[in-house]
Amino acid sequence: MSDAKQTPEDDTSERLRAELEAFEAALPAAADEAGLYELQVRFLGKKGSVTALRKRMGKVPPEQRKALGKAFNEVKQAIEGGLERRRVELESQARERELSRRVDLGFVPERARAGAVHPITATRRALEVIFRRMGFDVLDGPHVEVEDYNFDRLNFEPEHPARDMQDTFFVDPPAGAAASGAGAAAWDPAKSFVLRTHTSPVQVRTMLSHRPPIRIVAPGTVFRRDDDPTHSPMFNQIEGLYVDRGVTMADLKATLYGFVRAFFGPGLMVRLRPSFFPFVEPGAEFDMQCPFCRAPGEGEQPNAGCGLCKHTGWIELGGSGMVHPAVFERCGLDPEVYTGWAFGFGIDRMAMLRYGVPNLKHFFEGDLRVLEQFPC
Ligand code: FA5
Repeated sequence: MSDAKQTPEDDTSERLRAELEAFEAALPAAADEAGLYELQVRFLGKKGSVTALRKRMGKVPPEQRKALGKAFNEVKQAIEGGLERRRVELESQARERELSRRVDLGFVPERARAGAVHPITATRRALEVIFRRMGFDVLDGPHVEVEDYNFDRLNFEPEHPARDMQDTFFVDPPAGAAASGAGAAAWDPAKSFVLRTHTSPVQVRTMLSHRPPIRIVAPGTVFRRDDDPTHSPMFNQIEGLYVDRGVTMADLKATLYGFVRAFFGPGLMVRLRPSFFPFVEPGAEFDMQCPFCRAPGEGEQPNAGCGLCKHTGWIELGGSGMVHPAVFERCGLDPEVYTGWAFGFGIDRMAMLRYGVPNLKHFFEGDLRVLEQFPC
């Protein structure tokens, strides 16, 4: 056992050495600026371990203070130097990481695809603009419709074969509603539902809720059990209705002629061809001269025309006619006071003509290669 007595200077110097060793052991683990700052605070901060030892200087005999002060400064410089070295080292590691990052300059990112308005929507909007300019309001109606509005109030009798002309999707009534359909005890058309087969129920809804003068168009989607290149189970129609005192068939023809001129351009002939729809009398199909071949109409030059008009020279746009008195009565309007006309055209057919698309299905199959050709 040594007799030598340990002086405060020895003790402090030893502890200073121990702190420096502790610092050097901790330094490699400092991985960033925050870690370096933490070490600086731990050893040299106001409450740091080295700073605490320095406060013991007062207890050291005056002759030892100089040597101890020197030792403090050396430890302090060693710590500060260590921190700075590590900082430089970390910076150069970061730079190396940045420089070794590989960027593939050959990679060409795919451009974000811009969407476009569907050609049928574009056609519908163009129709709306034309009819608004002619003074028509644009209305909408529900896709799931009561049979009453889809058929009965439009003068389709329950057993009349005219209902078969529009092969219908029937919809189950909401839970709790009265049963409907063949054999049901109390079939009620006001409580039986269909996917609307045409836009004509909007006529009913408008007449039940508005007083004449009524001048509306109602574009929208309709549904039938149809399927071939020119018929789709889901398609779009635009309904027109004009009701007032003294409205005549001449107004109908003039309005439709004006519409064809605005939509397809000037110089095309139009014609009304007698036809039957239960809700108009007289009723007519509305045809326009084929805008592609502009061949004179059927009969004038057989075998003329193109595939689109099936070599007839005429394109059928849809049905039209004077509103049937029975429809006025079923919709609460006096047929002795009011007259009116209505029409219902296929929007999809008009889009086919507008864009020269031969098959209706192209519009609905969602094939981007087709749809991208219509940047609207
Ligand atoms: C009707 O739907 C009547 N509501 C039109 C009407 C309204 C007549 C007002 C009188 C007064 P129609 O079933 O003919 O009529 O259909 C009208 C048009 O819709 C057709 O000329 C055709 O252009 C289009 N169309 C009919 N069925 C389909 C289908 N499955 N796919 C695509 N278009 C169709």
